[in-house]
Amino acid sequence: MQPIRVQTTPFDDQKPGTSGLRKQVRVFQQPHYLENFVQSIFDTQALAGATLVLGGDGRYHNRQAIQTILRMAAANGVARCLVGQGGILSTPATSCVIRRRRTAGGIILSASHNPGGPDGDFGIKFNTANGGPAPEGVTGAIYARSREIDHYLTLDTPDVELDRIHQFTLGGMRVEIIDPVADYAELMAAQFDFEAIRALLAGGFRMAFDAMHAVTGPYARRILEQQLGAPEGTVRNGEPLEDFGGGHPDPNLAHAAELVALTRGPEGLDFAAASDGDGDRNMILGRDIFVTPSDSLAILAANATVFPPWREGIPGVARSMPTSQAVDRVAARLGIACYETPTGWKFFGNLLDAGRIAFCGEESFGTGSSHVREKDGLWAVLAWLNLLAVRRQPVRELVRAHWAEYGRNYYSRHDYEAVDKAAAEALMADLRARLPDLAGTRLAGRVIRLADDFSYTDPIDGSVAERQGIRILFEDGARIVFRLSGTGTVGATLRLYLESLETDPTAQCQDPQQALAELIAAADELAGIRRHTGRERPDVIT
Ligand code: G16
Repeated sequence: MQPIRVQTTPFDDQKPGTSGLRKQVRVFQQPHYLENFVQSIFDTQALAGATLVLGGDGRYHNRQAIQTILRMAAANGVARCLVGQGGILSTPATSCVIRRRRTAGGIILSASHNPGGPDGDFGIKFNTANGGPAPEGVTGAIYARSREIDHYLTLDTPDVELDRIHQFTLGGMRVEIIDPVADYAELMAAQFDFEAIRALLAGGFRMAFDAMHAVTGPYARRILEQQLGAPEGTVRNGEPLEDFGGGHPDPNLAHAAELVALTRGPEGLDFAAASDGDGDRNMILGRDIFVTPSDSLAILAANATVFPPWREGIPGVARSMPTSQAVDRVAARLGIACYETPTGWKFFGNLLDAGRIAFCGEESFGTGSSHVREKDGLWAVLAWLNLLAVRRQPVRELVRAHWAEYGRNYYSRHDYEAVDKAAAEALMADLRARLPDLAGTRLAGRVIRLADDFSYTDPIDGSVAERQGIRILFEDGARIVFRLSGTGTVGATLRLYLESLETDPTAQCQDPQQALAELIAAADELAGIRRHTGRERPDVIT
């Protein structure tokens, strides 16, 4: 079958953000929009004759996009394509399939935690042969190609059947519709002590997992309910829906409020967790406690030897710059390396590939290990279950014991969403201009040790990423960080990250907003958030 050559002209807005190209669905529905980006992938990556993995989080437009990409893949000479049944593959499961089956890469269709449906968002990203998000060099090449594209290749074929596990040929390409869960479930069984978790769940431990009508439902049902014996119904909202049931598939205190309520009070559940649209984020809750993602990373690192692959310890850890420094304290105690990278999972890739780190995480509800090259929501949930199965302690006790031993990094993130873009950029520019004068001055009763715009040199390949967020570091370990989000689709999102350190084990536990009140006020004073944005308060506080 001869490929059809379709003439096209470039769009000027196809620059991938923190995690691929993310736009409103209606942007993707413009003629040629998806095709241009997909052809830019085929034009810059060596995929002819290779095997590709393809799937998405099941959101609105997922199925149509899969049909389009399959035709284009066949027309561009891809030899074989592995597609998740029903078009479903979580982001970490895609990474797992790419790695286990040694494919040349994969295409993931998702806008992660952003809402779905005709008025929601859609997204696409390319993962390379290591299973991880394409590094800057690759996304840069794809973007550059999208600026000069003048045609794409496709086939004139009817839609293929995605809902049945089967194999067929499309043009000259072999298509295999695969079980989206099987490879991933096997990998999980090798990472954790399933026997111990089964015993925990059989002993009256009460838990819930909220899949938020997003992609993790089928994974959580198979692993938690069928393999580990959690009672049916443990997985809530387990049916993936195109619009996520109208919800915001973002596992945080604001968007998973119902789940949080189940953990409150003396009758609260022992444990609850949630994952996001594409299954890479996680939220961990115990009775009357929310474990911040930063603390979760630190606690998992401190207890790494309970996990079967890490009985002998871990080589190192990494966190994104805005993530709290709790894990740094654990690494220092364990005498292992700790890397600080820019926001974006792709920056962990080289460190993981080189075996320098075992665990890594981000404040944005991402936690993971070297088992795949994406953050992994269910991995984090299983890690906590494994830890609790060994420690046999309530979550709250375990977390408090950690704080008593290592100190507590009070932490919070304040998001100002859909702010006028020019205003947000002006705020950052004003602040940047004043950075050189800040070191040594006092703010919020503390002395500023260093003020800079974070830049990172990758220790493996020497690549440099600049302007990754403004850091105000204080002598007592506190920090204020300002950053513009790279995943929003409307205006700009300003993120303000706040952190202070309490090392007195006898100090009263405070509400983080209270503990950070001085820093919160200081951040506004310093950056003029209200003045620049016209906003009196953040939209989301986590
Ligand atoms: C993506 C990246 C994460 C990153 C997050 C930051 O998450 O994969 O590594 O931490 O974006 O988002 P922002 O730039 O808005 O702060 P996801 O889950 O959206 O793919």
